[in-house]
Amino acid sequence: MSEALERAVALPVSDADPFAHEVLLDPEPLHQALREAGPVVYLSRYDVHALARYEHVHAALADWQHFESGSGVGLANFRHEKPWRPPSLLLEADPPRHDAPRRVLSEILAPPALRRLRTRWAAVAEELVDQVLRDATEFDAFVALAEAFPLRAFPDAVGLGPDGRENLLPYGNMAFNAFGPRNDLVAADAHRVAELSAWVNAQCTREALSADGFGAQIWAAADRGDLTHEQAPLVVRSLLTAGVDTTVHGLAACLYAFATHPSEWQRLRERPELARTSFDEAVRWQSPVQTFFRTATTDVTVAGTVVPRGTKILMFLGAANRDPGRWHDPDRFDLTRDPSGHVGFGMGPHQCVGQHVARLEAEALLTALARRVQRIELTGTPHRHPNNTLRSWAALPVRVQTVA
Ligand code: QZP
Repeated sequence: MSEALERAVALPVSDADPFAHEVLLDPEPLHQALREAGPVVYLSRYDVHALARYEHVHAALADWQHFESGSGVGLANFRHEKPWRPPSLLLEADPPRHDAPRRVLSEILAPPALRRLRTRWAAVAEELVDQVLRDATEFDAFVALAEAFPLRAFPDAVGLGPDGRENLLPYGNMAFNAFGPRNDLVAADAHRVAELSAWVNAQCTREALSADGFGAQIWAAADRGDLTHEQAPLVVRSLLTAGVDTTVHGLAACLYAFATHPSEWQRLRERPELARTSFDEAVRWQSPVQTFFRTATTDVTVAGTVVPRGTKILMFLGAANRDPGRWHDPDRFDLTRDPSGHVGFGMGPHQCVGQHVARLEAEALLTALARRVQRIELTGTPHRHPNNTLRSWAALPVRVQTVA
């Protein structure tokens, strides 16, 4: 038998369902099984290939020529199935079409452009933390902090009006479910697709946006000719889709990490400049964005396995971020490690364009908390909320001891 055939025969097959509730709520056992099964695993239930090892996830995300996004980064192949909404100009496009919107947004969301938000968000965080700690020492940290802070900071920064902001999280929950199969989670949201989409689309017009936010800056880029005026509302839509639930569950990951690792909380309190690193370590450790897909543009060989052209490939970010081949003691949340290189924000040309915004939010909230809170501990079982893409939360009951 030729070497190539031998390898082809060896392609491991799994009938596991990565989108089943019990897996979404506790994904690590499947991640370990997939990493150990081989560099590429065929998922028979969905007729897709899966990558779960760091090396191969990283390489495939960097190789946009062979692993495209333009066919959609969910299970649905846009070349055969009508997308549930007009495709994103950023997420669901490849170079060169991807490049202009990406350039515009990456400048608007770059660290120098965010400087003016730093003091503002520090004040928003202090006010929120003050309010929460004034009311109680036991509370749901998911609702009171992880949800509340981004909702106070981000929509204002985009320039949204005051009405309808309660639609942001449900819209995101729906959009992130839509990357998965059409399972019960998608069905549960189906009755709100039209209403939520109409609200979000209405917020993307120039008239709906204040003059000083990210949204207005996107429209200004269109006026300069860096984008077309047809593209501008879709780029605003990307902010509203990708910018809220991700940070909410990323902050929840931080709070969960600290509530279960008291020594790391003390370390952060002693060295508050670790706030950003601790956010990245929490993103590595929990991977708020668990998975998305790419599509093979040609027959492409991964570690000796030919992935046929047109095949969807499921990237397990969460599995890569805990690959013992890449990380020492990967299951440990550890502020002494260097988490850089994690793929929790993706990798390559599509790597999260909003990551500096997310880090700034985390820095503001964690810094304010670290100043006021000596101890944070769970008082009950944290509850997760199943979502086809996000490792999301429903409740994080905690008790805190404040600084005297
Ligand atoms: C969602 C968009 C992890 C990604 C799938 C997050 C995401 C990024 C961009 C958009 C939506 O452009 O709408």
